[in-house]
Amino acid sequence: MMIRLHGFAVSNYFNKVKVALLEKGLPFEEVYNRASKDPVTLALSPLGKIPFIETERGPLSESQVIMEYLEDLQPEPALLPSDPWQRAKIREVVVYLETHVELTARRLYGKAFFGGTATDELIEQTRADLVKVIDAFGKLAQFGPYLAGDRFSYADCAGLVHLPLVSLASKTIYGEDLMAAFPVRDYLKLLGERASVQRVNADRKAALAPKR
Ligand SMILES: N[C@@H](CCC(=O)N[C@@H](CS)C(=O)NCC(=O)O)C(=O)O
Repeated sequence: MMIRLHGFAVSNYFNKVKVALLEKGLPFEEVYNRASKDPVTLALSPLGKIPFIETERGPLSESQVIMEYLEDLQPEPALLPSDPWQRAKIREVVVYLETHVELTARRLYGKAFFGGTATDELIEQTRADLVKVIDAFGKLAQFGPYLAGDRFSYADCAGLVHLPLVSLASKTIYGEDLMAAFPVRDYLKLLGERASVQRVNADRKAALAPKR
C-alpha cells in the first residue's frame, strides 16, 4: 500500500512531512482533510490533527513521529546525519522551533489569519513569550546556510514551513517581524532551489488561489 498523507496544502505541519516524502522519493498520495473531527479521522489521528499518514501497517500521527518513521523506513537520502550527537542537535533545533516558537506563535493565528479575536492581554503576553523563545531558538539555529548546519536536513523541512509563518503572524499582529534577526529571506531562497520545495510551494499557492 502506498503511503497516504492526510491534510491540506496550506498546513505548515502537513507541508513539512510532504517535503520529506518528496526528498526521499517515497511514493505517496495526498488525501484532503482539514483536520476533521469526524469518527473516521479520529480513528486514524486521535486528536483529529493533520498531518497523519496511513500505511500498510496502520495509521501514524504527529509530524515529528512521522518524520522519524520515514527516516527509519528509507534512510537514503538521509535527512539526519549518522552521528548520534549531530542527530540529537538537529532534533534539538526542531523542538525549539516547533514546541517553543511555533506553538507560541500559534496563539496569534486565529486573529492574524482567520478573522478571529485575541485579547490585548494574550497579545502582549505572547509577544513577551515569543521574544524569549525566539532568542533561545537563535542560540541553536545556524543558517550555515541550512538551519542546523551545512547540509539540508529534516530541520529544514520544519524551517521551511514554520519560519515564514511565525514571521508573518508577528508582522500582522505587532507590525514588527520578531524573526528579523534571522536571514529568513535568503534561507527560503536557498531552499526554493529544491524540486521538493518548489512542488510544495506551488501546491500551497494553488490551494490559496481564489476559486473561480
Ligand atoms: N504536533 C502536531 C501539530 C499539528 C497541527 O497543529 N496541525 C494543525 C494544522 S497545521 C491542525 O491539525 N489543527 C487542527 C487541530 O488542532 O484540531 C504535529 O506535529 O503534527
